[in-house]
Amino acid sequence: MHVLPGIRIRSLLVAAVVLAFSATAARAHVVLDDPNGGEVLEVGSVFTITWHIVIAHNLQNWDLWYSTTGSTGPWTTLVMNLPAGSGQVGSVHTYDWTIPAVVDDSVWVRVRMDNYATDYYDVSNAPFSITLPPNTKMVIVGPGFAPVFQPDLLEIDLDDTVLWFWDSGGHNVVSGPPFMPDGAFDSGATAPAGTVFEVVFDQAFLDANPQPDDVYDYYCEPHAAFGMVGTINVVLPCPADLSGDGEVGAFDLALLLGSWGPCPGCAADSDGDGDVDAFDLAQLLGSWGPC
Ligand SMILES: [Cu+2]
Repeated sequence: MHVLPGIRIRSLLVAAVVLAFSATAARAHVVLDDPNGGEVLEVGSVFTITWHIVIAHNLQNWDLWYSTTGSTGPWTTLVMNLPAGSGQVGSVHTYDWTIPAVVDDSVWVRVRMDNYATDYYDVSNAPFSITLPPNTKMVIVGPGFAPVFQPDLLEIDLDDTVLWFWDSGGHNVVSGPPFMPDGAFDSGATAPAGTVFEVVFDQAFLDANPQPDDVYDYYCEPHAAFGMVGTINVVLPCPADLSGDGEVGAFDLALLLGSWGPCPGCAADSDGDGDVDAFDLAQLLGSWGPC
């Protein structure tokens, strides 16, 4: 076998040029601008994913994914077949992403320029974070298509927000024992996956919707019969501080004496037995002072 040195050098050159060209082309058709690393995104908020075209192609549509594993996936579908829009070089494309209940400090987004021929991709340059908003606790609605709330019993502090996140569709959140809505909160008709419903359990909410021991039962209308029920338990730092001014004093005593007697669900009924009585008075006197 005899190969001319000139021919071998020329083929290597061609191969190198082809390789260099395809590597450049694969990177450069589409560029993901946001999120591109370092962002802190809150569950339930809306973030605008942005990308632009660097080299035009025979564009068909756009696809988006996210990964909590790495910049090479595996990928979870974010949205498929977004309309192509402008295929011009420099055109900017966006998608408003409702941040899912995926709390993770290492998340990537990938965009695909889905062409009639070769597809092109770009990925966030660095990971970003997904967190819960401050003083927020989350309940997953229908996790993995299971007709349950997760967790079904949630203890929270006064002023916390409860965020229900629909992991699957066809559910709703209605306060009260099953099929007995009490009007404290109601997410409305059954909703699709990705829906977010929030309730702030502050003093005003508790006063407007008093429940014994500040325990709030709720249910999903279509699935309550199958056990899709939940409970929010608001744990007050100091139940005897009826006025919520950070102190148990004469004002709270007056409030307690003013509602003396049968008083189901009222704030002065600290022990939740339906009566404001000597037991509640003893509890109030026992925590007299700053609280
Ligand atoms: Cu349900």
